[in-house]
Amino acid sequence: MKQSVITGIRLASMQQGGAPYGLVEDAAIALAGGRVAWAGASSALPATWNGVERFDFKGRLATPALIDCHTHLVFGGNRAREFEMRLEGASYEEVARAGGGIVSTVTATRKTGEDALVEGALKRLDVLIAEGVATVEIKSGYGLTVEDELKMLRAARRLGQMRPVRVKTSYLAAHAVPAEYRDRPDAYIDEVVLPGLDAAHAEGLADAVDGFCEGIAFSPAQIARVFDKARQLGLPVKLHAEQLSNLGGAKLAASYGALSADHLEYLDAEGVAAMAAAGTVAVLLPGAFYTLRETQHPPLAALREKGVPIAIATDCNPGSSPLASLLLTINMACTLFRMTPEEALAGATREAARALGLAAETGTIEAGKRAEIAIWDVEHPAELAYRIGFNPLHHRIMGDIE
Ligand code: DI6
Ligand code: FE
Repeated sequence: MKQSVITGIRLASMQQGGAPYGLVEDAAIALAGGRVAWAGASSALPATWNGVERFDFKGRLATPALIDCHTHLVFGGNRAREFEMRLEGASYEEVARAGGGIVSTVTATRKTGEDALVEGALKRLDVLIAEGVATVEIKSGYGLTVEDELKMLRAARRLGQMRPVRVKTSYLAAHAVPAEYRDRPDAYIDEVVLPGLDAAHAEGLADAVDGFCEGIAFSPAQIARVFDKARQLGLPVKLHAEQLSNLGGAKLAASYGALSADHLEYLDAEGVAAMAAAGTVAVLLPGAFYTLRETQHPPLAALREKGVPIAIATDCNPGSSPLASLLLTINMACTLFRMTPEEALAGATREAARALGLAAETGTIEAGKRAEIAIWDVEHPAELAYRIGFNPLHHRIMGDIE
């Protein structure tokens, strides 16, 4: 079994319950077989590690590798024209209702072959990886036919084989009602969403099931039908909820034991309580809040008070969040949502792992977890949050040191 020891680091393990950020000065991490075997103060490193190959990072900071737990990385085309329309005064919902928005990306995605989808997404994935990301969630939801949804998920799986990164897929056919089903959302669910889920599951393409619960998308009752099917198949669920209005989506998701409810600007106290009781992670998406110039903030104080775990993610997509930087997302979570730098970094590591059902595998640096570590050219972890447009990644470790 391959063994190595990382020395000369300041460690921000992001383990809960100890020092802020789980900070240990002058630390060491022992790796064996792609996992962390030991982590702590270098003075306490067990003598059994003497003689094992050492890598000295000369005082740099080690954190868990980053996790982007909500992206729409695979899509065709772009929506720069819609950006212009919104600058001319149209709202996101008006653009959507006029056949732009999500549906225009659907048209472009249907026209794009699987290889070209992979090629386009790879550029965005590489930008994320260059910032220390080791796990990326990728949703379908721009195909909206069985074949096009499967095409998107196959592209997402291929991305995970092309780069040293863990890809978790979410089946999001319940993202928008396509033009051919206009005013017949239930027929769309019966004829496309549910059979497509069977097909995606049969091909091993769906790690989770997502939906968009909103006036311009699907009602809680419609989402419930999709979640019932997910439950039958044994797949975890998550939901885009309370982004533009409050339909009670988070409460519905919590009632299905959802991994996460995402966006949540309009979440109310009842939704917060339901999420707390179910252990559903709140995934906040400051890139969409910023791009749409939202003014309604997610209820951070209530989430904190009830102990709801809070993750953050890029929501990288061509419309509401054309953002491929998780570091900038961390900054925005602090500046726009008033999260602390420690909360924001936890949101892109430990809590993001929890939002993907990966808390046992990754998200903190501790014995037993995968060795997924980012080494940064900074002294203190708050520096990762406060800088804008600056990438201090020195090295990303994914399993073994290369
Ligand atoms: N909410 C979002 O932020 C993305 N999907 C969703 O339901 C945006 C999708 C898009 O505008 O293309
Ligand atoms: Fe999204």
